[in-house]
Amino acid sequence: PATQRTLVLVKPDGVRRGLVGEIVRRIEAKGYTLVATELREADEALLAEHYAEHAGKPFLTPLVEFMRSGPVLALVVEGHRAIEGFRSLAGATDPTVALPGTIRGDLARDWGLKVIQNLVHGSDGEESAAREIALWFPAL
Ligand code: DAT
Ligand code: MG
Repeated sequence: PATQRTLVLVKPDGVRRGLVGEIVRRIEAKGYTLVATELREADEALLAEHYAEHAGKPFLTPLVEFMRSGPVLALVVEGHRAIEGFRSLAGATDPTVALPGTIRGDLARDWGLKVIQNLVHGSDGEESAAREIALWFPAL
């Protein structure tokens, strides 16, 4: 299906640094639609579910701790091939090599932190998008 929904999170570094507006601006400028948004503090259970694919990896504990360090903005974003499209807007996981022009390439910093602070999350496929949207927005 060409029209897709994806789950986007502006992580605590993005909210703390006042980048919510800039990140949402890029999503809207691309032509995607905001279906739902919520600013919230995610608890450990939600984050364990959200990051279930990373169970057992050494960065999971610091990642969950980082994601609990402040509020996150959760968004459901819709548009033509929005899952891949948002991943493209976000750029590579590692901010040092994320291309200029991307959210992470332009704005994120890794500066030797114990977990990569790369401003945003975006679902990586149709199955994870459906799972993550149901998790963060059960009423949708
Ligand atoms: P992405 O967010 O690009 O989909 P991912 O799903 O592989 O990347 O990892 C989830 C998050 O975990 C990622 O945004 C940042 C953090 N992370 C990934 N690999 C890491 C590593 N090797 N060391 C520290 N943090 C890492
Ligand atoms: Mg991922």
